[in-house]
Amino acid sequence: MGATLVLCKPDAVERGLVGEILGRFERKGLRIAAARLLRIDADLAARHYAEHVERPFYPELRDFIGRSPTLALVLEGPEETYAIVRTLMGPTNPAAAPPGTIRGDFGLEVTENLVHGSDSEAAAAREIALFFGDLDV
Ligand code: FUP
Repeated sequence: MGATLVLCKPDAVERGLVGEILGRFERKGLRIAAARLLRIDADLAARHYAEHVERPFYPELRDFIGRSPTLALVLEGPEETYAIVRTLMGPTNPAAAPPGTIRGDFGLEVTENLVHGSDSEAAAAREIALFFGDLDV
């Protein structure tokens, strides 16, 4: 079994695409183990995106991720579930993401790229603890 963190970012919630996005993960066979709608404040953004805090794009990313609620999820599936999720998401830049992927089908801009998925088993463990550390998932 594997588990990973998924965020349906503010653009996905604002545009009413959460059902579409979640439906793709569910139809693939992944299971929702936990879910929480929250607004990501500056402190949580800095912890979640620690590797990007010094990057020039970070202020824009922080403002975007906190502008309205995000749906945070733990998805469960087989070993390396994180990699399955990232395949369904597509590459970071939606403009270059292939059709059939979430980013490829619904996005145009790198900041507003709809979803986040942990990029390794270690990242998944860290990010699940960050968003759901107070829950037994
Ligand atoms: P990903 O793992 O595909 O979500 O992408 P990264 O971890 O590389 O980037 C995290 C987020 O930073 C992306 F979702 C969007 C944002 N970002 C930018 O806004 N500009 C960039 O040049 C790179 C990333």
